[in-house]
Amino acid sequence: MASVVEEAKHISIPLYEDILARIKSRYPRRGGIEGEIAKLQTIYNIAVSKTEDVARLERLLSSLHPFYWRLVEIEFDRRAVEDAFECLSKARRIARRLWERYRYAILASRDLREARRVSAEGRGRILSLFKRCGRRLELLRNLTVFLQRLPSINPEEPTVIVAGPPNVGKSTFVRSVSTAKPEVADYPFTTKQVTVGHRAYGFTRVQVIDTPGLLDRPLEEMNQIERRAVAALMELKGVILFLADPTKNAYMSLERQVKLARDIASITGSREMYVGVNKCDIAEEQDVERAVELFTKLKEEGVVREVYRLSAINSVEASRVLDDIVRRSRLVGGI
Ligand SMILES: Nc1nc2c(ncn2[C@@H]2O[C@H](COP(=O)(O)OP(=O)(O)OP(=O)(O)O)[C@@H](O)[C@H]2O)c(=O)[nH]1
Ligand SMILES: [Mg+2]
Repeated sequence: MASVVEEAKHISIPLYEDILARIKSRYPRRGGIEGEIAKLQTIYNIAVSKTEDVARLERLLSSLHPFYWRLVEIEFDRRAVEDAFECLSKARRIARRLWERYRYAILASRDLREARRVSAEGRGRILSLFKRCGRRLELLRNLTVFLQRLPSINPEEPTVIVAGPPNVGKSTFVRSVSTAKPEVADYPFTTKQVTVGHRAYGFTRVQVIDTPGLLDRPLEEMNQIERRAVAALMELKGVILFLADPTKNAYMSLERQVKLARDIASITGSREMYVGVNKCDIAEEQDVERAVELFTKLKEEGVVREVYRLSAINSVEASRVLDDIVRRSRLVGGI
């Protein structure tokens, strides 16, 4: 299956102004009855051929994986998208009828003057069909660009989703273990999009997904950025690595971090969850101990499979944690 992103790159949706510009550049200068038919035909052909990819976009969306649909719905209103498809398909259908009807009427005109009048009327009617869809074309064009920029995640590939509160070191971890080089910074909410890196295990590769930081609040109260993380957590198969920050500078108290881990476990159902107590190189020993103790309770309850201590900036340590998760969860056969 070609990726959504690849397919979307072959789709081009024009604005109404683009259709007009193309018509202008191709407008026939011929005179006579034939010239009138040629003008009508040019408008019909260009409007219909320029909007051909609308059907392609509709097909692509109809086979879109739920993960991608979730991302789409964070930014676009599904009903508005459906309304845009309806508007365009109606315009294309009616345009065909008008072209046939007006072509016949031009041929049946008594003289050139009448032919010109009929032709102008037909052209106006066809154009106004597409003009009425102008805003919808813009919406579909934005949607196409959005799809082209989505992370190239294969929902069927083995996946480890790295999640957790802001600023705990999720991006640092993904940088350390995979091909991806997401931005790392010493402030919360650095990561705004879901991104993907890969790590090879023999001939199989595992996707390591970096997600924006989450707060321990209900879904309805989450902003668009948090919802992107939730989209990955809810819709991608695979296992979850929840990173926690035990240091005194952590963005969230340890209790809240534990609560967040619980919240995530409750929305991701049977997905396996592992916890990494991060920043062990700078955290005070007693803070690390306390974090491990609290998360070990989740392990005893069966919410979490394992609790690791690590420093994500140390790529040997981070890789060891990832390799252990991949092995224990049998994401990849034979290791
Ligand atoms: N000392 C130390 N610093 C770390 C470690 N992991 C991450 N950091 C630092 O913590 C800060 C946040 O790291 P990020 O990887 O951007 O954290 P994040 O969880 O992706 O943050 P958001 O995307 O904002 O949610 C950066 O200054 C990192 O250098 C670690 O293991 N040890
Ligand atoms: Mg980040």
